[in-house]
Amino acid sequence: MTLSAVIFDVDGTLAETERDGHRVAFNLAFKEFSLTWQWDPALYGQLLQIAGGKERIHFYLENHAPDLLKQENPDKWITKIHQAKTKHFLALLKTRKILLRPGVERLIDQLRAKRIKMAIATTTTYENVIALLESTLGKEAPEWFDVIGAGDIVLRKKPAPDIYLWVLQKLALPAESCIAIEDSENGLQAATAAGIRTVVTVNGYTCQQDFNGAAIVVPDLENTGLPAQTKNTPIRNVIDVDVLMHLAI
Ligand code: XBP
Ligand code: MG
Repeated sequence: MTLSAVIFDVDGTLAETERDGHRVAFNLAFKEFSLTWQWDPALYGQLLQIAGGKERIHFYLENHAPDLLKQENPDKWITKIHQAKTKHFLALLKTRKILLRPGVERLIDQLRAKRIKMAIATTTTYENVIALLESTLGKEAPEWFDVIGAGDIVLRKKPAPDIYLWVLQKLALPAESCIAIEDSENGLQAATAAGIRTVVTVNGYTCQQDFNGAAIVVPDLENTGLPAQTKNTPIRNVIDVDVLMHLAI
């Protein structure tokens, strides 16, 4: 089937937002709430197995401070901490610019030139997506995406397929005509469970994960690590529109 749309994950895929962005913002929020928790880079790597900031805080409490979950309405309290975290993340994006990963801007330009639709399917909060797109690609960049699926718009976060199914429905396209670009096992599972073939661009936090079922796994979009022809892709050392079209067949 011809390639109609490319659906991008955000965190870890468009940019390395986790270690120096989200993690730092969580810690600032904890401080604001007079909590002594510090998520260091290694611990944060473990916590990333749980997608979604509120869900991640809940998971941390289950394992490190279960008594705090016994208070009345712990989720309301977690939501407040998470709102502070979002505020800090948005402020961080203004002060320390987080760059796009290699090849992301080039691929986005190519997709726009070929009029192939683009969408976002992410677990993170909607405002974070808009702020990242604007700070890296310019004020008008969010409009380049036909659909932006983010945060709590669906009940179950990745690895559940819900956010991808929601985006497919909004795009009004069959899964087979789309390619997803993801960086994590949770993301790959979500996209493939929705029937979408997936390119995985690994990063420091995800490189040891299980990517069985991916269409292709690469270090980043600018470097496939493939100097020669492989069974499923044409000769290319970058992930470009031709490679994605080929993978969609
Ligand atoms: C991203 C996430 C998010 C971010 C934080 O996962 O899991 O939780 O870490 O964002 P994926 P929020 O890249 O698989 O979508 O705090 O806004 O949830
Ligand atoms: Mg991701």
